[in-house]
Amino acid sequence: MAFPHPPSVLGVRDLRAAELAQSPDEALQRIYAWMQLARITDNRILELFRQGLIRGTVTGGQGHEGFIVPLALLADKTLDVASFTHRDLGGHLIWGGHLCAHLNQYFANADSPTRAREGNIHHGDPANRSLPMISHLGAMLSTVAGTADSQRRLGRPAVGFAFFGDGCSSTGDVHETLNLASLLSLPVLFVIENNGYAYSTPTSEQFAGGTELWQRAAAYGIEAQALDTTKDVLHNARVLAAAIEKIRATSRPMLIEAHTLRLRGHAAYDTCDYLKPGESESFFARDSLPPLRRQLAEVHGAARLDALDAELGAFLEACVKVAIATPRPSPAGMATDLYAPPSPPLPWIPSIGSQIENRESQTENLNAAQALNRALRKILTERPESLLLGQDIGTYGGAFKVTEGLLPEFGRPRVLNTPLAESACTGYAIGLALNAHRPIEEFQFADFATEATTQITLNAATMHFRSGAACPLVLRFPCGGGLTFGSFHSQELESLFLSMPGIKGLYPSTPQDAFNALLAAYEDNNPVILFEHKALYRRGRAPVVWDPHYRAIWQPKQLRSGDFATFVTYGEMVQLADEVAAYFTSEYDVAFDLFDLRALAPLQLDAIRASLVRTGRLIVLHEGRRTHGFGAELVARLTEENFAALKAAPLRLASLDLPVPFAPELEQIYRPTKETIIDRIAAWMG
Ligand SMILES: Cc1ncc(C[n+]2csc(CCOP(=O)(O)OP(=O)(O)O)c2C)c(N)n1
Ligand SMILES: [Mg+2]
Repeated sequence: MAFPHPPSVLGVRDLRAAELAQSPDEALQRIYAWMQLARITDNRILELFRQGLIRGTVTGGQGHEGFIVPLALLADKTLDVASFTHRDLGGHLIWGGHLCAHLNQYFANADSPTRAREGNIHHGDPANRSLPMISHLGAMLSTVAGTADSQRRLGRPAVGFAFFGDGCSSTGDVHETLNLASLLSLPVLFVIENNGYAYSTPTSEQFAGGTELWQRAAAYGIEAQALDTTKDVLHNARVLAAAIEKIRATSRPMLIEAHTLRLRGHAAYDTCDYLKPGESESFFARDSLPPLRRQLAEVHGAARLDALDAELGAFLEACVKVAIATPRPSPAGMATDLYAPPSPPLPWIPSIGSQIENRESQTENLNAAQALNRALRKILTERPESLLLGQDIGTYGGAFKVTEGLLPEFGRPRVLNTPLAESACTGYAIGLALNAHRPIEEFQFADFATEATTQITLNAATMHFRSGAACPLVLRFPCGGGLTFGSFHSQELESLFLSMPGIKGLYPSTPQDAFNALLAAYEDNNPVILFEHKALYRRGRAPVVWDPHYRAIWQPKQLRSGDFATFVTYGEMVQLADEVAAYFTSEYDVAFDLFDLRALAPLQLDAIRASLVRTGRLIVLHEGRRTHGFGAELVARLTEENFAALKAAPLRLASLDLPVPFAPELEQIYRPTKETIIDRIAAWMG
């Protein structure tokens, strides 16, 4: 549908710092026009919500324009990075796109920029570094930091703009990201939009010690100041221009606590009855838009301002008409858009190292940790967009020495020790991934990935579905038990993470598969969790070669053939299953089709289904706990289509539904062992 032509005053979306000094009236008129457009649009959206034409959580930015509009105008939209939040419609309008496109988002119609898969203000323009927010406040700060750093790594002097409210200032992500940004010297302007309330809760009930949030920045070594954005708009713009210029020049983070107003409550449905008598009126009395208009009317004449307002109003109405007339969204493509589409294999040098000589004959006897190390070295050597991050992965070489020797070879910017901040570091990696880098993040133990659950399962995993942007990220999970590491260092978390849509998962069980899996995960355009069983790291060496079919790791591998039952497993259990199968062949004269699943998401079950149709019996074995375990999904998927072929109830073997106990005697009872697996299968055979 054709979009109406915008008024000429909206033709300029930039403001240079020099203009504020040289032609302040002109600059202010531009600021006013965008502030007014943001205000009337927010007000109109509120009306449309009340008429039932717009749904969702309509959180207006009325009262925040005096700060977000000058900031967005001053940003360099060809370089900089932002993630606007629910008070920042003005920022979205200026960063790019036609007003119609933004309204289409609110109407969640067929032309919505998120294809109506997200509503409200959860859109962005990732191709132009406006990163779509997720609802989980605080999560986007580190993502902005990552994309800003990615720009710097590419030699572009970008500034990132990361916004959060007074309420959000209590989240752990704020602390983690401020610390990370200062530590890595990331060029980010952190802005606290302090409007005095988090939903209904005033700041006095959110944190102790008054409302001087900006003073906290000093503890992180970050320069900070407060700014009353309800006052002189020109002054605010100058302060913002100076801050942006300084960050651009120094690449140091900075924080501004912007005191703003929330003129219309938390959201469209907010009754605001928690406000004190007269409080709402006092907000409107401090609103910066009417005084700015009066000031400009004195300079340019009231008639000019009236004409400008009329022009903006007419444009808005024309755009609303377009958005209303646009058809409702189509479900087409929803399933296929869950993942970013595959790309052709990268042009790897056909060798397990990166030397071209001896490429044909090259075979090395490696354990799984060494195979992963070789793959990481190969990736760092051949792929300039790659980098590794994680705790103690530098000089120390990682808790399991998988990254040993990589820091001296590739240097700190590409092999990065991180602080204990799994959430911010994962958000930072997501930001890098959104801007053409391909980070590989090592979690010291898979268990600590729960600290980054929001980033992994909600930010990264949903990214392509909701925004169309690829998020190529490898998350290395050293997992599994049997090593007397106790509850918090031994878990199998595949069913927890992979129950969320949008993540891929590989679980190699041999050194060759570990090597192949890392390359395949690396070149995938989606977040991929690489499950690395810790007990397999040093289980023994096996020949590792360059395998041109490394992408076959996304398919299960059949290890044994037999017609008694189909036996599916993965990870460390593969070896046990193989021994068990050998035992049954020698003692009971029965043989199994044994499959190493290898890819846990997306599941590729065709070969296993075909086997099950032939054998009629199914055994599923894994180390993770039984209840809600991965085996439940496998059994359901494999049997629901082939129920008539079954000769027996499926057998599901897994760990006990308990935390992982510490002592070896207890852990042995907790986990499946060769003996318990044999007993259970023998009993099942009857
Ligand atoms: C981590 C998190 N917890 C809870 C919510 C639900 N919620 C949405 S907005 C909001 C209040 C946020 O207050 P503030 O950060 O001050 O921003 P404001 O809405 O005032 O601009 C809450 C509690 C959320 N979005 N994210
Ligand atoms: Mg607030």
